[in-house]
Amino acid sequence: MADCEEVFFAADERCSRRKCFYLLLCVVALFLLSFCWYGVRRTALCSHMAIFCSSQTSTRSSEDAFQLDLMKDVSLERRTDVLMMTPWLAPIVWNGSYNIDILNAQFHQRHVRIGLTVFAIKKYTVFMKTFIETAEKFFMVGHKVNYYVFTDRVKEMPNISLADGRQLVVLEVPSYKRWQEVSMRRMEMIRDHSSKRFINEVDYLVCVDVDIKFTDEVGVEILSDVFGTLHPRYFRAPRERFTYERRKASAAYIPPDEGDFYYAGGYFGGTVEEVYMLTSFCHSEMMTDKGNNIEAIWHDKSYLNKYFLYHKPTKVLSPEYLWDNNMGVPEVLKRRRSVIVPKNYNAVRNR
Ligand code: UD2
Repeated sequence: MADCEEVFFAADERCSRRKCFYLLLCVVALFLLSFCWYGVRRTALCSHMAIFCSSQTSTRSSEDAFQLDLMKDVSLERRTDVLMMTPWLAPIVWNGSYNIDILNAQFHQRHVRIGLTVFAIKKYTVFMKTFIETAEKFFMVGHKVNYYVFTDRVKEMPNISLADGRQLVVLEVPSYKRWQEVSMRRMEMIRDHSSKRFINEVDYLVCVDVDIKFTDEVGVEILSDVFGTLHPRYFRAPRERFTYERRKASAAYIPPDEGDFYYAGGYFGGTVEEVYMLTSFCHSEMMTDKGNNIEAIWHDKSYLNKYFLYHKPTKVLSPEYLWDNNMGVPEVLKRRRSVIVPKNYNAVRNR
């Protein structure tokens, strides 16, 4: 009986050893398999992102090194001198924060069409020639662009030859007596043309003042669902200095403890649908105020700032995109892509 037990236990021990051996074999096989899978995945990723991966990719030892080289390969700067992201994770577009070749490829793939809206009412037609000429040189070069010029003086429109894929559409609109009203009514007109016309002709709208000139490249890096631009005068100012509407009676009122940035009135945009919503809001709030005999302190700009407080922009343009040379040129400003043209307010606003 004892002999029998011994044989049995010996057989049992042999059996467990064999089990251990097979288990170990499985673990090793699993390890080898995952190692191969990781290698295949990484090679596939690199071939997809050929633009990011230089010939040294194979010598990289860690994921960290890969990330850092990726930044170098696409010439991105790690800027620490400016805010690059809003607290709601919208990019703030500064020079060095994007790669235009990648973006151009993406937007060309989508055959994107861009509408640039501008108003030249009454004497502001004098700004048109410089505006279009400089836009031809710097604005969305290589993309399809429609200039939508709203004017009451069709005959004063300059005759400028445009590059292929670009056209100038003159939209005759009424003028208003007060310059403030002219400026504010832009919201209503953009809203109306967005639903009637722009929605069928372009994907994005960029809405700007006419008294600016383009002085450096402005490309698809600015495009996003809805974007605003930091006002050159206030981009480094604390909230208390923002000149928001502070009268509670106005629909543009912003409480003292609210507000993220102070946005310029003369440079915003987004998809046609988003711009429709933005301009609809601003116009209807202006009309509410008008009914109550009140006009916000900085007109359309005040309503725009109210809109952006509660409908956060998905991208924010740095003051590179709208600079005022009266402010000098601070160190953080590596490029000035469009600048405000100095004007004699009395002369141009005079009827
Ligand atoms: C600021 C804003 C502007 C608007 C305005 C409201 C910036 C850079 N600009 O500029 O967008 O919010 O304040 O007070 O933040 N216009 C005409 N004919 C006129 C009057 C105005 O066409 O008789 C148009 C034109 O496109 C002009 C725009 O309205 O660029 C705004 O008027 P502005 O440039 O005189 O206003 P400004 O410089 O105070």
